[in-house]
Amino acid sequence: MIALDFAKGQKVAVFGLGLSGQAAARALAKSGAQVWAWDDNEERRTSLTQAGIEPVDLYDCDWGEVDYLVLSPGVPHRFPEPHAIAAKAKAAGCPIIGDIELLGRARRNARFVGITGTNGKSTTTALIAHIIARSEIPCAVGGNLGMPALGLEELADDGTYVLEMSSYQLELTPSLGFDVALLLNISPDHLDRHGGMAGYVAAKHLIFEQQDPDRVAVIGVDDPTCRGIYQELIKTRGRVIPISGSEPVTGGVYVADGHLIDHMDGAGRPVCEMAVLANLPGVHNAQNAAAAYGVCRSLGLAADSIVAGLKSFPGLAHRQERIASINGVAFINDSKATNAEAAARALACYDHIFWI
Ligand code: UMA
Repeated sequence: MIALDFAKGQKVAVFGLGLSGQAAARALAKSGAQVWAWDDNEERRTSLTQAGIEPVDLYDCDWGEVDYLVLSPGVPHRFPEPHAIAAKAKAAGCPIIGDIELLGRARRNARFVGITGTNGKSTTTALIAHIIARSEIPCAVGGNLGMPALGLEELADDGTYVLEMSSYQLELTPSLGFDVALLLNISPDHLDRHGGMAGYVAAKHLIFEQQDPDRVAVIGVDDPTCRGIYQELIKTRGRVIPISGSEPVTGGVYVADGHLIDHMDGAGRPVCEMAVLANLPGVHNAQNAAAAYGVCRSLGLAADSIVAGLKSFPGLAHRQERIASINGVAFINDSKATNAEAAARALACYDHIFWI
């Protein structure tokens, strides 16, 4: 659990007591904040009581006393319309932030890697963390991937937090500047929560906006929206690494003719054959592998060590997970595909499919 020393004596509202809200309420209370936390679900409130924190009804409290609201990422604060609690906080001029913002404030000197994109971000986050951990750099991985930010291990200043960032979380993390920020791809998703495609793209773009200009921006260029963002970034930023799963990119990392190519130093160098990466099948995983390579190289890891990590990556549960092979028929569990694009990418990896 992360210590939030800066929160001592503050009065903090927490709404939504799922994974992230429970961890936030507990970390805040343990750090000496006065926590007013609530969830519409009674069972969630009971879990809070069991942790020694009495729920406070945020529908009926004095918002003028609250320093800020920590809102669960799944609760709307703008579109399709602000949740009643978010509306109350806004009316009282109370800032609304998320749990990852608190992690950033607490560990200002640690290194942060942020990963976003419509698809592939969980796999790429886990892959980057796997490669870093193999290099014996202290590392903790979480965020949208599942482990809430404030439940992560407290790392010393030489540690690296690897965080999967959803568009919801990016909107609630106004001051965390990532040392390395990665945007994989953008296709329509969660449009209801962002008021349309422009709002969704703007939320994804936030991953680069809090970065110091000398920090590293890594971006996939395989879709038109991200290509546009790349063209704009190279005008203002010193270190931008383009990534492609399907075609050569100058100064970046890409896959061509079945090989992962490192062009970051200005000369294309094959570093690995994709066929040997058993748990990273398909074009979309080619982009994920190239992105993980680009991020890890920009963190200073050696090419050999990154390739060894790519080879030993065990994959994620429920994503392209080969669960059995019976009479020559492979059974693949890809139940984590949460949108049509993700399902299509997974199906494209195989011939003769029975889609269950
Ligand atoms: N609630 C209310 N009233 C409401 C609405 C919600 O009380 O009107 C309460 C619910 O009862 C619930 C809580 O608010 O207890 C909502 O919590 P949450 O949905 O924000 O869920 P958490 O358990 O905190 O999980 C969140 C992320 N969830 C979402 O963004 C929706 C998890 O991402 C993430 O793993 C977790 O934090 C840890 O960081 C999940 C997700 O679906 C996997 N993400 C989306 C995606 O990947 O597409 C963005």
